[in-house]
Amino acid sequence: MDKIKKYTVGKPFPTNAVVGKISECTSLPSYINISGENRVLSYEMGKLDKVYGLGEAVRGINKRGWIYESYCSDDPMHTETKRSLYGAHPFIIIDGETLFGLFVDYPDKVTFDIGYSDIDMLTVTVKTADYDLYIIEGDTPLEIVASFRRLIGKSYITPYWAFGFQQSRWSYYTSKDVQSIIDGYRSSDMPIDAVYLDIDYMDSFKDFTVSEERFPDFEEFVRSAKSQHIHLVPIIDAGVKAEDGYTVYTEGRDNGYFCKDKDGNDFYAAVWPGKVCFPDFLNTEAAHWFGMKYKILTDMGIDGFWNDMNEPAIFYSEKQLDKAIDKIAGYKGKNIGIYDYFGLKDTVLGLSNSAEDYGAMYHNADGEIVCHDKVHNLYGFNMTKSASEAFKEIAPDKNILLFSRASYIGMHRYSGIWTGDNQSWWSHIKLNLQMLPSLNMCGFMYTGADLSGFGDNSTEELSLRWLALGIFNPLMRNHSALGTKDQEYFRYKNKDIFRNLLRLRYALIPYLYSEYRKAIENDDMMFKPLAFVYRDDKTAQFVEDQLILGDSIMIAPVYEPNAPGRYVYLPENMLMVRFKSDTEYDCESMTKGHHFIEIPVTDVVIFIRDGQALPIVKAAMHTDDIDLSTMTFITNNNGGEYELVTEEETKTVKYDRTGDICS
Ligand code: MIG
Repeated sequence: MDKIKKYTVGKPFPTNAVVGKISECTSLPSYINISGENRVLSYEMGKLDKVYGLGEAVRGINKRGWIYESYCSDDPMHTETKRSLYGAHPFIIIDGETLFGLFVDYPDKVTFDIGYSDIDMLTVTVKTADYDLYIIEGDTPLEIVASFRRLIGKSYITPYWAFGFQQSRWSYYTSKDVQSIIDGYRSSDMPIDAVYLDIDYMDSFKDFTVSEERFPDFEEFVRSAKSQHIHLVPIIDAGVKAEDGYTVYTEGRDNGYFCKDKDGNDFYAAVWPGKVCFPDFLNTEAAHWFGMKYKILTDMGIDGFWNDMNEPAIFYSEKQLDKAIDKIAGYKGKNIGIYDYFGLKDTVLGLSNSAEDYGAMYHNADGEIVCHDKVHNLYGFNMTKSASEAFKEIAPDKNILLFSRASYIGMHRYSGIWTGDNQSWWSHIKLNLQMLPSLNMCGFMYTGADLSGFGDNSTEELSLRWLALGIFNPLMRNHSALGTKDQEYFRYKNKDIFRNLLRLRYALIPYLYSEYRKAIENDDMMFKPLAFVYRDDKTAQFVEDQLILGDSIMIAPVYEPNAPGRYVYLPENMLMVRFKSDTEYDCESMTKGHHFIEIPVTDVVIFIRDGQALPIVKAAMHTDDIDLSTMTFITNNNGGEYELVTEEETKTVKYDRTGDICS
């Protein structure tokens, strides 16, 4: 930890991002300036300096040239000019003549102006001068990442089955609908391990209830799905429906477990269930109480959850709505001008996730009353932590799948994340690729994007191309929004191609899972930019659409429509493997340099690094049936050893030049 320097400014609210204690330093390195009453850090970037990190954020792997905000935001339009998404991950690495990492541990908004206001300046601004600043030096970005990851603690490990393919939609309304999805995959011989239950499985969107009408005998249904090797994964929303007679509400209300307004009364707002209260996850007792509620569903056989709307998302509060209605009423009968008209429109749109509401909500952080807006980024984190900690009590011997939408650094110890409401856009395939390494830098290893896109309508080609990247997402889930075109893979015309790609995923699971586990164990990244691996290669420094995945391979997916293939840069001699399916593939040795590679939609092309090998197994219809004894290696060396990690053990597998296992 000697290369990490900690500077404390003011009195920071404890975020729990960092594990262990490191002692404080008194002076900042000379290359960093601090001004604006300690709220503004600045650094003059060299012309070619690159800036990495920020976890879940728009734009490229190199974050330079935009302004970002670390602020958990419910925003389903991930366009390139957005400043924040659902996760708040205020860690960056500046890679230039001076190489260092910067973690601003602060639960309110942090602004990273990376050459936006001034093309040469990095300026980091916090709202109040109360934060912990960590400066991490090292010889390489990977060394800095490793130090940072040691600082924030080991990442959550998901159950093995969660590396299987998972199908979701908002919503499969009834148990019949869910069964027809299972049947659709199984009868098409397409592997799958999980189907998701979005908000409509509940009774009136009440957390920890199940609609009797749409899911009669839920427990039996969960059991029946299990017998088909399918895990059902229900959603849990942050807001608790305010309804007399609903015990989660009445218990929370009577025990004072909900967030309050400034007068100490329960704070109410509206989300899917209508009027809701928000559990005060910054209060240990309240968090424990809510966490234990997951037992209602685990008792019915559920072993996976996704936590949603936990930024927290607020559609409106009564107070703000009343104000808006009054304002609008004031226009009645008047001949309003165009600007008033737009103002009127913005009044309504501005009701959601408003600063006024976050500023009117209070936590009781074990005795300390704190306004929500000061600690906004910790809400989803603590909701998810409460579930994770409860699981240890509820089912100490079981590994339960858990991932969240909102997050802050530190939450990676408790769960994974998905990257929220993307769209069925070609640009979002690339965004999916580019977020993976940034998320890994911040400790989020079990992660993925909604494949085929959440909002808007997907097409067969888009779904196929996205799937060719999706098979490498640790969290491999196809999910789509209410009202969008069906996009389950078995519905498409070229089922055989989708089947081949899904099967390839299952053939690769032992590799993907092993590399995932090793990356966690070694505080390493599972997905690395080429710039991190090939430090001396000038071209590799700027490759934004290829990644090194684990120790053995490089991926370079196609992310443009109607493309016959793509240009790929090989930073070293590599073995190109062209998969048509899990069993059909051919290999070709390729030399370092630029190549145009033809990649029809039927093919997945990957590259094995010099001296490495890729283990593959026979595909299975679900993870329970993956048979490690069918393992062979595709080798780009003369035989060697591979460290295989399974849920139970780590073992060394020896293989020969042809890829056969010798011991
Ligand atoms: O306001 O539960 O990101 O995955 O399907 C939308 C419905 C609420 C947002 C989640 C999305 C989910 C949807 N939810």
